[in-house]
Amino acid sequence: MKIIHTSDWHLGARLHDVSREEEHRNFLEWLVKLVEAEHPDALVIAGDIFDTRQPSASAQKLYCDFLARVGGGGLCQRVVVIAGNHDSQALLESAKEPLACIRVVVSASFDADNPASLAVPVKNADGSVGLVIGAVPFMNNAELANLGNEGNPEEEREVRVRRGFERSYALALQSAKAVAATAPVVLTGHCYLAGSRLSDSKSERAMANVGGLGGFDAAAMGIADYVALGHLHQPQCVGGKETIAYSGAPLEMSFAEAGQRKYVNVVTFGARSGDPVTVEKREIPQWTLLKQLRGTADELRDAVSAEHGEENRKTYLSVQVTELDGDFSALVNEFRTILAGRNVLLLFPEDVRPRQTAGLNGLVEQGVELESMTELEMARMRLQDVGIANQELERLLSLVNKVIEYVKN
Ligand SMILES: [Mn+2]
Repeated sequence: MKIIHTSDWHLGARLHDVSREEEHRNFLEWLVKLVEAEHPDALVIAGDIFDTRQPSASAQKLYCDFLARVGGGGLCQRVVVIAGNHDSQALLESAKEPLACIRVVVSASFDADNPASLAVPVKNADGSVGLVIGAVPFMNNAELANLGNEGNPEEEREVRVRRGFERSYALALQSAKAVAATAPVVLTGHCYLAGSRLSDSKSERAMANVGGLGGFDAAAMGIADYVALGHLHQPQCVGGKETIAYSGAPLEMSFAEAGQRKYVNVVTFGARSGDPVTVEKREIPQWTLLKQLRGTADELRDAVSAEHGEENRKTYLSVQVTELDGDFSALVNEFRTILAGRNVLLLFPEDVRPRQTAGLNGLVEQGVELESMTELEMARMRLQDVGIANQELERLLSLVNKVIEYVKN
């Protein structure tokens, strides 16, 4: 049995106001060709299909057209789609029934009352089960705490959350084993595992910090033959085990990921659970080049002048100015003039000169421990840092407060 594992497509995503649609279209075209060449039995998409809960019609069309070609075209026996933290469970589930008609299984929400629904069998030519996929979707801390609740009011929420996580995987594993006791098992997950590396991108960090959890323990997932993970954009395996793997995002999603090589994993299993598993990475071509330059105004003038770009693909450039005497926007205009007519787009000029600020950045520079402040105090300082004025500040803070209350409960 063979699967292809991919995740974090983030269809509909933009990079500082530039659409990635063409790059996504190229990636999906490339993936269809890979599926045709590799003949996997299943394709696993481990969450964050879309970048937002309300993706554009064109983003949804990319998704639907791809599934029609791979599932509808019978290029593989099963396509398993799980929801990530960016996806709308309801949106993914709205197409669950029609997609089931074309070999696509959608697992968008965890149904603890019906864990058998998590187990997706993949069959051999003789009809026997060759592999079972335990399709565990992303679960937020409230869902996990609920699943892990044993009715002890003294118990800390984090304990419940961790127990819920462990329980969700125990149920998935048990359901998979009930389908075929000796077949290899693949578990999916969209989560942050302790010991994995963030690429400093906002969408990843947001979840690593939810509830103050420092990441889940891979051991809490139990023993599977392969764990197909999503959420982190940097391809990596966890704890040195190549069978517990984040495939990573197909595109560089932010300048923090500039220069990262991107992959999908092709995973091959033996006849029985416990047999050796082979994980091969297939590098995804990048249809644009992301580059980040950092330095003083003078250093950047030289570097930008030397940036001629490539003929066949666009370069998206970010500059971080660390030192400058004059005006920042004049410098940016100067860079744009230098780059005019070249296949290079200056997308994200950033002024990172150290500031004498009394705001949050200032406090961090002075070594003040953020843990000593409340979340609301931090939000107030941060909003002041970015220049939000009084009336708007209070309105935003009341919204932030609602979010804090929601997350805490
Ligand atoms: Mn995610």
